[in-house]
Amino acid sequence: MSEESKVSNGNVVTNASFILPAGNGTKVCIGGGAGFIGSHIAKRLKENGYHVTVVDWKKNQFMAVDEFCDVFVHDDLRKLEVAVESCLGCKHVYNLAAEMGGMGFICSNESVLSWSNTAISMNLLEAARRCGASQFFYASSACAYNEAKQEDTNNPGLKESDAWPARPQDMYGLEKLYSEEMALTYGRDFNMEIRIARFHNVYGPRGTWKGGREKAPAAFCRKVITSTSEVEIWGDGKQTRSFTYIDDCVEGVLRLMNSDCKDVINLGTTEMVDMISFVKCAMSFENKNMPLKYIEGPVGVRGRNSNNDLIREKLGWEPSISIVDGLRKTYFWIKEEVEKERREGKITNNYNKSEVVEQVDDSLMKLGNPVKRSKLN
Ligand code: NAD
Ligand code: GDC
Repeated sequence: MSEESKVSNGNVVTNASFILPAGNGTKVCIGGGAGFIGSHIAKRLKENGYHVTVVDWKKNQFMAVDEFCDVFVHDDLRKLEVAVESCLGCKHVYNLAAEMGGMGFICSNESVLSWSNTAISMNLLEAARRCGASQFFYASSACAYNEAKQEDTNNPGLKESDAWPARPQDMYGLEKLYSEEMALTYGRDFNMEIRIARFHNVYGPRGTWKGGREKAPAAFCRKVITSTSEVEIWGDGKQTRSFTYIDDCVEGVLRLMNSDCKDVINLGTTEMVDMISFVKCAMSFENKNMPLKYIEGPVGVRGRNSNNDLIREKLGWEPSISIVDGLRKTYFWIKEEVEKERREGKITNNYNKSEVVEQVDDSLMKLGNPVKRSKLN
């Protein structure tokens, strides 16, 4: 096996090389494929000769449809018939669809996201089974881990087994854990290979960067770009996380799908930082040096990091793109987006603050209208 080496966190990571097998027209379906991670995966698969169906209720803001898929089903995956129609003839099904966001979204939208995400997960899994897909990928999250293992800023790295016994901090994490188990059960009961990765805070160009759903990497870049005197941070800034650059995430998902790994694995780096250092990294790209202002906000767990023993053992690979390299690309991409909006005359003077998204039930109310029966029934 040939190998490639990269430097991450001062350590040399030796990764086995991988070439994505040519698609030769193999049909794949990507739920949530117009979203951040889904669209990057869809684009890579399409470029490699796969016939890609994307199903998403929103359009991609940054790419024309034919750049990342062959068929775009613009519909709601909480309807089983939409999932089944989209999976017809597909050999591989990827579930990257979810009501998703950073701390400013998942804490304040628990009921709606648990209903919707559970429905999406059930439907795509059942659709994949009915349509005879041989492989199914589920995008889980580090949020699935037990909160008791994340109370210290010096998190030694969450091992996959730390998810059980279960006590995720919120419903988003619990729904991820339930959907993992449902997928694993389908894998045991039916003829379908299941692959599951727990993503650790994925960031990069074309990710959500405003509106309240953005995660810390994009929020910090946007705030540094648009602040003039100080930069706001939720909490005391000592909370720690590890982050994953989008290219590593896509690579990991495709390596996993082309492996025989049946275990749920972490997909994240082991380069853990506190939020003070992280925002200072964002400031360094343009030599900014503003004081930080610590304000109240949704802070999530105290410390989170990935343990990569299992992914190294199973895939001979682990994410290795450093924070400074990944965040620099993200920072200048967001800067360009802000400048584009300014040229278009849009209001950007509130971008130095982050919002918390209020829960609304409008998407739920679109489903389940009473059935009109004829009088004879
Ligand atoms: P994203 O919000 O950019 O993409 C999710 C996509 O799902 C969106 O395009 C959205 O429109 C679509 N979607 C939501 N509800 C739908 C519905 N009812 N019908 C059809 N489409 C629907 O988020 P992302 O960052 O690309 O995340 C992809 C997956 O990875 C999600 O399952 C998410 O929970 C998981 N994940 C992401 C991260 C991260 O840091 N980005 C971390 C852990 C897990
Ligand atoms: O939102 P997030 O990136 O999610 O926040 C990381 C830390 O940064 C939190 O402690 C948060 O309070 C802090 N923070 C400070 N200021 C800000 O302006 C801000 N915006 C944001 N968003 N955060 C700020 C995430 C989930 C995801 C996903 C990943 C998996 O949790 O939100 O849905 O599943 O985890 O790793 P985070 O890392 O807590």
